[in-house]
Amino acid sequence: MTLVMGIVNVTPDSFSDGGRYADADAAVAHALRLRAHGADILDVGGESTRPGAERVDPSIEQDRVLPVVRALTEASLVVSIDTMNASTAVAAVEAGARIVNDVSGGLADPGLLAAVAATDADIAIGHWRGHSTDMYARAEYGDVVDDVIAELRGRLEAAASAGIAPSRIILDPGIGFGKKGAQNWAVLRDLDRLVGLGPRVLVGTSRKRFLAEALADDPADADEARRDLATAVTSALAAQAGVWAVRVHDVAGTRDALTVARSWQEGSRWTSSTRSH
Ligand code: PMM
Repeated sequence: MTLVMGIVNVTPDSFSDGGRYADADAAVAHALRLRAHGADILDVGGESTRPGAERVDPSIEQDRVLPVVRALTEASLVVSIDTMNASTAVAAVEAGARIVNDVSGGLADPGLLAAVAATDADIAIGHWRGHSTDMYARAEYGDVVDDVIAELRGRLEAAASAGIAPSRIILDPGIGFGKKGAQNWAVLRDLDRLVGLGPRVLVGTSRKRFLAEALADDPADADEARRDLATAVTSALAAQAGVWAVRVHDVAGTRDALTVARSWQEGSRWTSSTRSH
């Protein structure tokens, strides 16, 4: 069964009232809700990677995420840390995170792969071509699927030479990162090719702009509820393509979509006794 990774963004704009401790408490409460909705992994991040987002100093990032990682680990939840910084990755693993989720695949911080190699954490390696401020400027491809696969193979080799065993690696096509609308759909259509490479595959489509562009002439017309429904559909289709996990905001909706898709595949209701939750 495809796993669900619930998104826990600990950035000042992600929860209403600001203030570091208020943010941490709200993030922990949010994560526990996602767990109750069926999240298998909680992905904690303290730096936004949205198009145009500013970089955050690693010490500020750590102030935001470490209390949350600690609290969730103490509550026996499986935590991944969404970071591009080696120092944050190591500190979060020390605080209990089991997966380092680097959307840049080790490119943003040249020390990250070696730092993760020295821990026992797994690593999710994203396809990435540059920071959010100018990522669409790099969305030039020959064949987008061939290029994404070739570049991810390169990152796999970099991770292996840094000393990370293949069994610890998870590949992510980096939907929305350095890719415009149709390029994302091309990658998703051929997701089975990425799955065929061997390592586990993680996919994050949640609420992303390309979904809104597919739903409405003006993406602003596709509100959060419509984007969440679209995410549940893309996540179910990704599960059919054999991915290991999907990264989503709306865990409840995607969990239902995955259960329905699984029932279809099994030819019977995928009941609570056979589900993992
Ligand atoms: N997307 C975002 C952040 N982290 N991590 C992985 N592994 N894959 C993704 O596609 C991904 C990610 C950006 O989305 P958000 O700002 O809505 O969290």
